[in-house]
Amino acid sequence: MLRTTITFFALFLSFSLLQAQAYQDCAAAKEICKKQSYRFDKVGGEGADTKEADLIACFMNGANAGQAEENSTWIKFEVKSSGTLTFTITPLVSTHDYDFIVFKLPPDGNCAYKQIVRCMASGPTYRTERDGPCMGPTGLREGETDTSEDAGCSDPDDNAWLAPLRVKAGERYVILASNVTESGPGFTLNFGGSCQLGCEEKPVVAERPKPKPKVTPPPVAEKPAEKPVAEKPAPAKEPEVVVEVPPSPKKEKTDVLEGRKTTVKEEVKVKKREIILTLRDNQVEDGDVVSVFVDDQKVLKDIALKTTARQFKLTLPQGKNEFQITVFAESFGRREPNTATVTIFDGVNTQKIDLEAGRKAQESVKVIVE
Ligand SMILES: [Ca+2]
Ligand SMILES: [Ca+2]
Ligand SMILES: [Ca+2]
Repeated sequence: MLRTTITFFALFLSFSLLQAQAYQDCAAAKEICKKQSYRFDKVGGEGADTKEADLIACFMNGANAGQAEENSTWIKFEVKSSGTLTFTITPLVSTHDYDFIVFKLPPDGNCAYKQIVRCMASGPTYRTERDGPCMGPTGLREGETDTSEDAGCSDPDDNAWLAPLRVKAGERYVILASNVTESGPGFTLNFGGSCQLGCEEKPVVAERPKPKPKVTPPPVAEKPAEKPVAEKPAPAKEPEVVVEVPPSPKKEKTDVLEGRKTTVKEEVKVKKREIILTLRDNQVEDGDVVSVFVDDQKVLKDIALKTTARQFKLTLPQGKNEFQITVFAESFGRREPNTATVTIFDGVNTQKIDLEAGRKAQESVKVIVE
């Protein structure tokens, strides 16, 4: 008991105690500049702007029809040096369900143009559940590969944890943490990862031998590389997700998916049913989130597009030789429509297609197994 008391006291001292019920709007977010522990004692309400996190994709199947802000706390920061970023939100009351969104802000920090980069809505499967696998501490951590979990706890990756962020110097982000259970006790927020925030001292990177002086070309972050990863014949890394596509009951081609017109843009021929699909944003990485359909089945869900390719392995079912692969926009980045560069590698050839996905229509690629 005494030891517990001392531990609590020590923990108490190490936190920055923060004021109750503040920071309820993005524009009034708590600004932080160090990866330390923060404690928000009390939460309640949604502040002056109660509509700033409405119609959020991963919250659409939840009780509030897409509204992510509930007993909210907004925390923002600027990245000083590039690297990974992880964090843990620990509810002060262990049975409380916390959800969060990480938004990327534009360079001027204008909240009106924030873009979702991580979306976490998972929690109890039924209302009164207290200790399910999606309850307890939540956040971003190493070893996770998903970037979004919707409400409930029913998908294979659902565990209240999402993949770390890879952040670059100068970028700004804002985290929205919501106590979905009730107003009252808040949470603690701890950060990790290799990046540095605004007022942290020199880089914590291990000393390395000095690289030979090189003329560094000017940064080309705004443009995709001339030769994308698609040119490489064989994928080097392990796919993030391996999907055995089940046979679809529907045989005819898919003209409409979730109310959006679908047009076949190109045909590619593959030699095997096992294919490696890569996806990347063909423009600036701006928060586009897509899903992938094979015919009328959603086989990859809530993939955040990056300018570096993300890899997935799909096994197409037996029983037919033509499949329609469609990129479906779950949320839009700064530009519409989303344009994804898709490559399909069948063990022999890599074929590259750019597919557009908009609010009313989208493109697909017909894959023919030879
Ligand atoms: Ca608000
Ligand atoms: Ca949650
Ligand atoms: Ca997860």
